[in-house]
Amino acid sequence: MAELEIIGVPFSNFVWAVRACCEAKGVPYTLTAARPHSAEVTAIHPFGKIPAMRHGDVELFETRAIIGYIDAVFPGPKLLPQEPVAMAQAESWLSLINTTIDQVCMRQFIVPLVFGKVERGAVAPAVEALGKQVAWLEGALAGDFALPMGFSAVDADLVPILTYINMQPEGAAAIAAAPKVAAYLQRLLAYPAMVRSAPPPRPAAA
Ligand SMILES: N[C@@H](CCC(=O)N[C@@H](CS)C(=O)NCC(=O)O)C(=O)O
Repeated sequence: MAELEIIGVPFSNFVWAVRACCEAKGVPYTLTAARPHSAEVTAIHPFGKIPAMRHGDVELFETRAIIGYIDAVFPGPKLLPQEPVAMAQAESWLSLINTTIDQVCMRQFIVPLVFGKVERGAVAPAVEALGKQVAWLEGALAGDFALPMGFSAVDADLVPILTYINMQPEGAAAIAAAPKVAAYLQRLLAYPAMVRSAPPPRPAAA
């Protein structure tokens, strides 16, 4: 079978999510460390976002599609439930994470703060919104993992985002106020697939 290629830089939360899925299933892959809007990425993603994926003749964009393909095509433990109701519930989580939680936590909080170097006050609305999202997670996590099935694509998708907000004082405070989320994050950060896919530490800003 052709080798799987994941295209995108490792510190992207979505690239981390896809790589965690590969690691959880034991799927070999190569990582092509390409930035958003680079030629390697725009060759596949219409708007230059990462991750993109290539597997033989198959080229895919969008995290959800890539994760679904990997789970369906490769052997190894299933990362999405097969039973229709449980599958639909997992889809609800993935959609919520990819369209709502990522928007607030990454696009409106981490990206402006870390990459845009905006004043902290500028992200105050996102801090309020992420507090509500973490409070929702506190009641919604199934137990050791987000879903009753055990480690799933939902954990792979969620843990990178929680990791990044936990690195900022406002996000860390929201997580500290949610003991189940805090314990979940600590547990999942030690989960082998998350450890093996974790991005290298970023160099300190000059
Ligand atoms: N909906 C996309 C979002 C991917 C995404 O936003 N990736 C970020 C990096 S984590 C990116 O490429 N940002 C650059 C941009 O939006 O121009 C997915 O689920 O894969």
